[in-house]
Amino acid sequence: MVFYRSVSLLSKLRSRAVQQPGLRNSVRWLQVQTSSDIDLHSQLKELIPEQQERLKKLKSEHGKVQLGNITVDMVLGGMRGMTGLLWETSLLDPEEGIRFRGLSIPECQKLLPAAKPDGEPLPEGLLWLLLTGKVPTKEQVDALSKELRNRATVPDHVYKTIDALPVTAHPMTQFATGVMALQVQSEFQKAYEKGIHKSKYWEPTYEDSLSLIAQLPIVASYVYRRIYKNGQVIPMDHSLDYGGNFAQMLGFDNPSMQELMRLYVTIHSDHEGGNVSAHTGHLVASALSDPYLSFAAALNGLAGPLHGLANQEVLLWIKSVVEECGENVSKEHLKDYVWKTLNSGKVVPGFGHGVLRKTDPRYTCQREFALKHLPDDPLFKLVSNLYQVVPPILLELGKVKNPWPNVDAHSGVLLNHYGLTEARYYTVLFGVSRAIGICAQLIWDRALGLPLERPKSVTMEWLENYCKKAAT
Ligand code: NMX
Ligand code: MLT
Repeated sequence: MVFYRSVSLLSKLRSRAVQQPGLRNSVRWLQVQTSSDIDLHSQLKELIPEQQERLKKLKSEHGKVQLGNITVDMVLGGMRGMTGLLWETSLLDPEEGIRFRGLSIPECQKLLPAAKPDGEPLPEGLLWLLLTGKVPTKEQVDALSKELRNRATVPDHVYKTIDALPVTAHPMTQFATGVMALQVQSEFQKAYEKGIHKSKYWEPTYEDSLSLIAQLPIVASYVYRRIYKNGQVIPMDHSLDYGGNFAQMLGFDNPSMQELMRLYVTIHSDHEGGNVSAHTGHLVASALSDPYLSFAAALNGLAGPLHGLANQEVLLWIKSVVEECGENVSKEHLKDYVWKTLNSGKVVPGFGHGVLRKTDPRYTCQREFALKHLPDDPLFKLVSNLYQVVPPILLELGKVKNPWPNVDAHSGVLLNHYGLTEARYYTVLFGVSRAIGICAQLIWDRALGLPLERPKSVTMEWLENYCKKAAT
């Protein structure tokens, strides 16, 4: 059976974009595709010359336009607020949250093809959207699902490389190691060694990216089954889509868990270019490192507790609340526990953000999923209470710029509900999803010929002298 989303929302979006300059460019070339052109590669090939011209024009006509001032605070403060990267696939608004090629999460949920009526978007559809800026048809998404399944053969040495690690190694260590082992198949590296012309770089990058995205769920589920299920691996089901298959290979055949995985992989995929994993992938790729090398580097950034590892930290923290205060903990007790965490010099995981200044829409759509599928889950109730209890406390601290929950505050209780209870594994799921955004942009990096990334750094002495001079 084939399900199509309504296209009337798309026309509404296009007319809204006429009034909103920020949206105009992203939605400018957004359209529903005709079902005849189902090959993603040839779609891209058609789009690339137009976008190359667009970049050339932008550079030649507006290259010297200033985008803002750099302050000492920005240099010392992790470059917050400093615009310094080109990232085509998504844009983050501090108040509204992420838009993928101009589409918000609720819009993606309405427009992207699903596996069942009113179901969650298929991540393959999002990959198509990120790469082409166009909403795919179900036929195109099915073709892409099939292509990904056809590319999903993981060489034996990858499993052996992972097996060389102690089974107790962190799942992210095992996963990143697996990705590095996949690198030996890089088409980009082979083509570069043969002297490929730079105008063709995007083609082997596309090959590597699609194969990498296709193989990640296999490697990720291997790691899961190795650590938690005595190494009993479940093979891919050739009748299932990307998200459904991933859930199934992990060992979950509940249709709601498969829907959750489709939603999960869709919403974690991309968060513009400045977050640690995307930025790392982009930086490493700017040295012409192939997609495997670049994505492995990105994963190592994702494994940090202030970034992707926060989803692990959230569930462990919630479980520690339950252990100390019980499942039906009162709001008063919750407040005490939050203060205890802060007073011991720790952050409250899942709250705050480097850019967002409101509740993360990725949190909101997971909350909606919970309200629909697991309203009575005790940990969901606890997460809902935390939504009320934590923000006023963080505001009281006086220094936290965003007291609201981010994506990681919610994901763990959903996974836990369906039996994926091993919190240390959660960041691997985030990693599988993030490959979609990083690789989509990487293909465009190569198509647009973006240069080596090399910002200027200075010493404290340089800054002191500069400020003294500026004051006189
Ligand atoms: N709990 C306690 N303190 C916090 C929190 C929090 N949730 N969020 C920010 N602060 C502190 C922060 O540590 C800093 O303190 P200090 O000046 O003593 O170093 C101060 O508030 C100002 O930080 P901000 O400017 O608000 O936040 P920043 O942009 O530096 O950091 C995060 C953003 C996300 C790293 C931070 O909010 C945080 O550590 N949150 C908890 C970890 C988390 O949920 N990370 C996941 C982010 C999403 N993701 O998946 O990547
Ligand atoms: C992400 O999804 O990468 C996180 O929300 C962090 C960020 O955007 O900085």
